[in-house]
Amino acid sequence: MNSYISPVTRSALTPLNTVTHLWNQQSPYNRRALSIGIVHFGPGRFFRGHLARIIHQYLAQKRFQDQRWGICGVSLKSRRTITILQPQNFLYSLIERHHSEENHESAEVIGSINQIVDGTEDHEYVLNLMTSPAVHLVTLTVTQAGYCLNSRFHLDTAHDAIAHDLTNPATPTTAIGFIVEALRRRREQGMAPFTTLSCDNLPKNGEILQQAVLDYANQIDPQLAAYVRDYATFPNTMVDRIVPQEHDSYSEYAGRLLQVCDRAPIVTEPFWQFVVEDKFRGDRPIWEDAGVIMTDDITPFLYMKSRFLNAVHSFIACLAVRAGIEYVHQALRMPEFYLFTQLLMDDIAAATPVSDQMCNPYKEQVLLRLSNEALPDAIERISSETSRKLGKYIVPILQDAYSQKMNLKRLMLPIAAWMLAARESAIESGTFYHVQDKPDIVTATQAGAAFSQIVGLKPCECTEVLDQECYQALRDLRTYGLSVTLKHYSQERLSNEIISAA
Ligand code: CS2
Repeated sequence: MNSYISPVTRSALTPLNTVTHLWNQQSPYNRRALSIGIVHFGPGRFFRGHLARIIHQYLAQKRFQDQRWGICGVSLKSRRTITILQPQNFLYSLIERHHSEENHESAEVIGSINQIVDGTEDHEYVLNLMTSPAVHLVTLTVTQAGYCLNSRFHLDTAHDAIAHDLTNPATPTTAIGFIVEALRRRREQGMAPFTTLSCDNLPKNGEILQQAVLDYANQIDPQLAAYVRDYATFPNTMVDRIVPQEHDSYSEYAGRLLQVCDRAPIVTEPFWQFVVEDKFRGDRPIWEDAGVIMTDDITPFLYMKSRFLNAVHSFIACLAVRAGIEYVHQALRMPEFYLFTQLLMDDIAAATPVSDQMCNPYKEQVLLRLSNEALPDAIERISSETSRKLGKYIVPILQDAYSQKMNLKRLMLPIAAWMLAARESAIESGTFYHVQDKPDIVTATQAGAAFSQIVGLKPCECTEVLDQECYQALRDLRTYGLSVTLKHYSQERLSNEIISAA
């Protein structure tokens, strides 16, 4: 069933309805009949634009057939989402915008979130839910920081919050602490474990989550860890949907398209993808009916998403930071940026073990998505924590490109542009620029640290080459400026010679 609510024309003077009123008029399913089948940690904007929308679509499609998948969101960091959404009964509007020939714009109210609770206050309520037989899925969008990992992607047991939870396991404050305590209680009660699904942008997110949970469980009781290892599953997932930062204009969209007053609308692109490894413990929604891709091998999807979307995002953001550009689509509107990005994608494809048949349409689609003028996505959002994103998304590409003896100039140029902005605390025109990164990274960059030091690579032949390429790119940027260097580096045939001035 199509759950879209079509826009209604309204005179400027008609008062706006509440989101609840609109839901009651047009509800695509009965929220009161929903039981909670999913406990979700981190009910932030990405979750509300992605998983909550997918579940909503599923519930709307199934109507009376399968109403077991209502969501209880658990906030651990702040009460803000609860404060905003509670008066709206956790309903919110989701607006999709795409600048295309048809100027796609649609809106609907999402009803899949039954409630959001503060886990640090209501831990017993959350743990009871997590040990209810109706709950089959525990899902997470807590960002990398929420997993409390060390640099080896294992649990950082010295992390303050983890140390607290290990000492007080019955009153956890972290997602990992909640998961292990709930699994412990399920084991004690002879119940099957739930399936735990990371929906964060991490390479092999399920494996990372499983490792963190095992590390924690081992500290509590090695037998519990054995039970988790033997019975609980942590499928890897790939999540994708561009959900920009909050903006004042979003409420206006909800007013115009749905005639509602919404304090927490989500504005996003029409595109979304959710790829899930098919290894569930117990029930799950038949959500392939709603467009979720279930697969035995997630690897090609991860390669495509992390390299052509996330890495390209970061590459563009690094260049845009130095150029002083505010939004992703504005960068791609400039011919030299657009061409350079296309060539970068070709370089990435050459370094990536995925067929051209898969890569080519994906690249085209990403370029269209990133050029979406109807969905301004701030460079500030993408360039936050650049050093971590370089390590996560870009270093693997550089290592593959190096081992294939590829020319690395183009892949290093954006990084050099970002480093220059960070070193000089300035964009190219000289205006002050404040780097949003960890203080030690900012200090190291400003003190002239090499690329390999910034991303924490151990010295080897590869890092030597990368650092040299980076120095060269820095020199070119200083000598010729960004625009000319972009054009030079966009020449079809790249050589390692020092470029000559235009
Ligand atoms: C972005 C992602 O923050 C980033 O670096 O690349 O948030 C991106 O928008 C999402 O992964 C899209 O699915």
